[in-house]
Amino acid sequence: MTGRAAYWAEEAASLTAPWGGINMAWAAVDRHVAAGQGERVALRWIGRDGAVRAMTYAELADASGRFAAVLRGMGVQPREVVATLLPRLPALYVAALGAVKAGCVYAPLFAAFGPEPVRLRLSLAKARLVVTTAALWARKGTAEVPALMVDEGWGERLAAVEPLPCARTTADDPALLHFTSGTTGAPKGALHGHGAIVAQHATARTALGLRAGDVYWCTADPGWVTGTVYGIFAPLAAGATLVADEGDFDPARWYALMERERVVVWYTTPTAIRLLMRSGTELARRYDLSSLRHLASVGEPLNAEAVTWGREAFGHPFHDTWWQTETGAIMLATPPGEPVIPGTLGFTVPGIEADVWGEPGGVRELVLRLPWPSLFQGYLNDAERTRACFADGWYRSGDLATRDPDGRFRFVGRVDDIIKTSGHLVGPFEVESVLLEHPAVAEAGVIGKPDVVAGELVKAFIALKPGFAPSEDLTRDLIAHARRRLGPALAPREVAFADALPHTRSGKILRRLLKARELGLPEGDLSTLESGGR
Ligand code: 6R9
Repeated sequence: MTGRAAYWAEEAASLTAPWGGINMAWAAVDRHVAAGQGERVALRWIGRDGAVRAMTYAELADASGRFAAVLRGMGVQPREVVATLLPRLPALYVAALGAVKAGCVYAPLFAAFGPEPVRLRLSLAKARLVVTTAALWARKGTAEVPALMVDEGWGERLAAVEPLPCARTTADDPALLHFTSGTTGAPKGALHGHGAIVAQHATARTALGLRAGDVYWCTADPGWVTGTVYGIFAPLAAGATLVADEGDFDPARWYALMERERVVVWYTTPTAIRLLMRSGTELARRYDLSSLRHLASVGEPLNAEAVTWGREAFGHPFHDTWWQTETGAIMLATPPGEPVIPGTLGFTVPGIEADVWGEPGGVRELVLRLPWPSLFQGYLNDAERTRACFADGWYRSGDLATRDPDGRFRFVGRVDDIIKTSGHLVGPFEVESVLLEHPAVAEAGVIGKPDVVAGELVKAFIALKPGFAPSEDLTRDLIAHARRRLGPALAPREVAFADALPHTRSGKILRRLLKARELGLPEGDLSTLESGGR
């Protein structure tokens, strides 16, 4: 056995359930109860209005078991998809854990998605059930999927059943389904098995430095992969106490929360850090944040100023971490205790081997050596796009990177046209498709335009149909149309009109050229501009 295989085998052994298999909910919650840690607080939920609700590991084990029984009572079978469309409520944690406990596949949806992305993902997933609120479903529920409302008789429903024990799953049984975006075509549903928890648990400790009993706060929205993996499963598996805030972003609220809850490990995004920077160092210093031990960032390039500002405001730099939906867990990180070098991601985490492929000085792609426990099992119903991610025993990330002589990796960019706005992936195709529904639109090309806070913002270039002329009213109408259909998470913030959009020879819109023009960059050799199409 190689060193890596031995490492993962040992990590898997520590999470193996009494029946010899692995279940994510058992590893995250029930295991701690079995080990006599049931009285430890698993979740401290802070409501919008400041109300606090604590749940111990024993209570979370019980409630998730009850939700698993509710699913069974509704006839929901193992391997069927249970989705959530929820704000950050205690029921979200219960539903996520309960679904995997029942052996179902858990699929989180972002509450800020509009009706179209919700419908599309639920139908691609063939979801058996969506757990949501009456208000969210009234606005977004166009899909013909049975919906269970957490604000209508939820407590009674859970009280009326006996908790179900964990389904006796194996590491390879599917557990999580996360939608991610491609350059072309529909969103891709990346499937992960229960065994992913092995790498998620390991990296919570090695990359984030999380220890049992630590108070931990992940600010990522639970509708995205970071919010599910490092907002629920990984830190619970590590025995942490999660802080979950229902409220919206607000610097003073965030600092007060960290002071009051004595947060020890804080995992956030560059966009949030840049927003905090705008409110000044003074504000941060007004709070007693001496409980903080480790600050980490993910999802988009972490600029040097943000790293340094962490030091000024909190006495600790932000440590970068890199991973993707497909990798299922952190792959690269500057771990606790390792000096932070701004502009670098850091090193491979234990159990992972990475490389960069391509000509020195040319375009070089970050690749990861197969296998590892949290690698995705494939895109749902898309063997072709799955196959395109692999070559010669390696996973191809689609990210461009370099490696320093000391082994630190640096992020350079992406090989494709995918947009990262506020740390969220946006597929240009999904946005373009909705813009094309508008009666005035002949063609649409969508790019990420650099933005000092959000990293990138979604910008649409539109060629109008004959008989329509650019105007401010039309701009407003297009943005309103997109927001109605796509929701604020995906809708363009800016619209520009063009007489015609540039195309590749095969007829695809040349988003890279739109981007080069937007940035005032040389347009370069057009023959190389055609995108990879992943
Ligand atoms: C976890 C998550 C993955 C893409 C990835 C890359 C970008 C992630 C980054 C980063 C620069 C970092 N990304 N971490 N870019 N620095 N530390 O975000 O998953 O939504 O699938 O996005 O995000 O481009 O390929 P996902």
